[in-house]
Amino acid sequence: MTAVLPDVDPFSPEFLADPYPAHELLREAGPVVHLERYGIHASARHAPVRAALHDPEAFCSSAGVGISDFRKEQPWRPPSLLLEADPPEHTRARRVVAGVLSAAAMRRLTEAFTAAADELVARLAHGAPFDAMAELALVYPLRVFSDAVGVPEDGREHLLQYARMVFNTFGPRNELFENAVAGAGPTREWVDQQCREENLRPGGMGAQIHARAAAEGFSPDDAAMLVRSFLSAGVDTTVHGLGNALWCLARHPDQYTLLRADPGLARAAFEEVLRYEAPVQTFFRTTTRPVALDGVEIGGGEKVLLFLGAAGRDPRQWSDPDAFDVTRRATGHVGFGFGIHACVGMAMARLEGEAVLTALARHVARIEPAGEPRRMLNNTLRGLETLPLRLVPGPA
Ligand code: OVM
Repeated sequence: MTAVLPDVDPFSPEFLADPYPAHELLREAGPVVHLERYGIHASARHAPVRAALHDPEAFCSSAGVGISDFRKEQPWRPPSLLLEADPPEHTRARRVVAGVLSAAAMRRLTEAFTAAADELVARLAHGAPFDAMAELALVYPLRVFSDAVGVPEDGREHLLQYARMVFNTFGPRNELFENAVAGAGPTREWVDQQCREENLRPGGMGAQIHARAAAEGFSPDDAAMLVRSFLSAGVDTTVHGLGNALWCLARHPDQYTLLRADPGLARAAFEEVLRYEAPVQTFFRTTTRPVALDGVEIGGGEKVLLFLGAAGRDPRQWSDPDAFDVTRRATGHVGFGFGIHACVGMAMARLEGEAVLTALARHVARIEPAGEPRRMLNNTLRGLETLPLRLVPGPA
């Protein structure tokens, strides 16, 4: 009944460098497949991925959302109260964090996020080659997110290394995992310190987490853990969302022409990037009991790998899925997950994407590749290490 794939390794360098041929193989093998190499189930189709995310009682998060089963193995860091939790504990934690990331909070951030994007893009629209990762995709979230949360300026670059490590640790203990955690002591120490109330700017989102968490009855240590979720999930995800957006637009000049002609497409274009090149490629769930997923029986206590990125290109869900099309309706993709664990910061991510793409449309006539980008390999994230581009200036 279940297709067994003995050799597929979704965490090998070859797979991570170009996952799309393997995604197709996985999708076409069945709604749910068995990856013998790791003894796990997996799904690369949109409908079953969405269905598993929609059923947190049968597909839980408290056993970890990476390949490691927290019921059998010691987690590498204390589990997240948000990501690696189930109701009812998850519900309380989510309420605290969601309150800080409300629509009203996003409206208050819009002006600063828009101005920062405009200033940065205008400065980079000089027509000479530059590294759009180092000078744009990395710089922008690190600045606007850290300012909003209230993280001190000194040492912010630790956040990049920290997130990269967190996302590598959702995979198996391969070279990426081991290299990420090796020598990371000082970075972990720095992040843990910044999560404490006394190190966060009063009035910032980190301080607001502490205030709301205290009101919900969380201890100061648990409140700090909720800030840790912010710092884990808030920077590298948007860094690679923006990097992937720039690379998509550089490779598809016809699509950039559409965006340039109508900057109102910025929000939809960013959404299409998340469908087409999802920064977060995968998450796991663990079955709490025997359960059928899209007609395939899975036993209890099993790890299930959900290919969010592959679901974004499932031809059962999307027409011409391998076409990057900024005019399509890409909402409904599962790049932000789905259900009770859907990205709690997605409004902020979308605000960042919209701000940067709008600024490009305003200041840049053409986005041109200026050399081959270097890919970053990560057990969970899909993104670039370097991205040589030219932003050819043009009037608004
Ligand atoms: C957390 C966390 C860490 C990484 C990712 C994430 C995408 C959450 O610590 O809660 O969500």
